[in-house]
Amino acid sequence: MSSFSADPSHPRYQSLLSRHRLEQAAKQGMLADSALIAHGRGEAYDYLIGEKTSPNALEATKNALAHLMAGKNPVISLNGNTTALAGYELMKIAEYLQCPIEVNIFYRTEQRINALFGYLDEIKQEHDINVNILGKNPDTKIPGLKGPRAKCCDEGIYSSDVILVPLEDGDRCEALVAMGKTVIVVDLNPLSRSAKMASITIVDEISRVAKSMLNLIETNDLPVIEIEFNNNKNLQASVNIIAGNYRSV
Ligand code: PTJ
Repeated sequence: MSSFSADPSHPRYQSLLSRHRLEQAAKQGMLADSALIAHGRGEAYDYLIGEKTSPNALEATKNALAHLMAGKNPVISLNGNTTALAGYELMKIAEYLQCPIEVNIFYRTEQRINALFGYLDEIKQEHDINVNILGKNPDTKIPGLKGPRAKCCDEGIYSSDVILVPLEDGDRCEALVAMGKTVIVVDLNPLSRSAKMASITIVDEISRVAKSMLNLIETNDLPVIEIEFNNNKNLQASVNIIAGNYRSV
């Protein structure tokens, strides 16, 4: 793997680091062809949000963690971009929750699945993370979806009651909600269909979300479910931040 040479003092260090991680992941065959386009859209929204975690995003992150902790069968779903940007942190969170990770990709090919499993297995062994990684041999389907994107595992996504699905497609988000699950998405675009469909939407960058969730766990700052949480209100708060940033130029 080629090394990353940007200086941490560079004002765009995090952005450069994320791009580097995705370039490397693409070379390893982990990503969908459109992964960098999706990332670019995310970057544009992140710029508008101020490239930092807003108070409402942190509130959604805490509520999401509380729901995952309270779930009977929680699961964390990983796609290509999420694996490259936050694979380590999300496996550590799954280890704490004692829940499986399911590699579940929209543009499914055997080559990509193998590359993603190779990458995750390496991190798992290097850091001695005790987590069950599903998704290699899906044995059922998400009702209402057609094609390879419907495939999932009975032991994982299918039977879950609470699911964290970062950077999810709108149709699949809708189908998971229709199955009666508590669906938690991470999406920098507060106007996306997934953002509007989900039970809890965290409008923040996936690596920041995963780090902050892991930090809550590691510092034992464990949240409880916020009964008053209103996803639409939380989304509106992100839209207001974007509108305010436009006005302040
Ligand atoms: O690995 P696969 O095959 O499952 O494919 C993954 C991608 C992301 C390519 C696929 O799901 C896709 O095409 O996604 P979309 O429909 O482009 O949606 C991605 C959403 O995630 C967009 O609304 C982006 O704003 C948002 N996004 C992109 N990068 C990030 C992000 N949100 C949070 N953190 C990011 N780093």
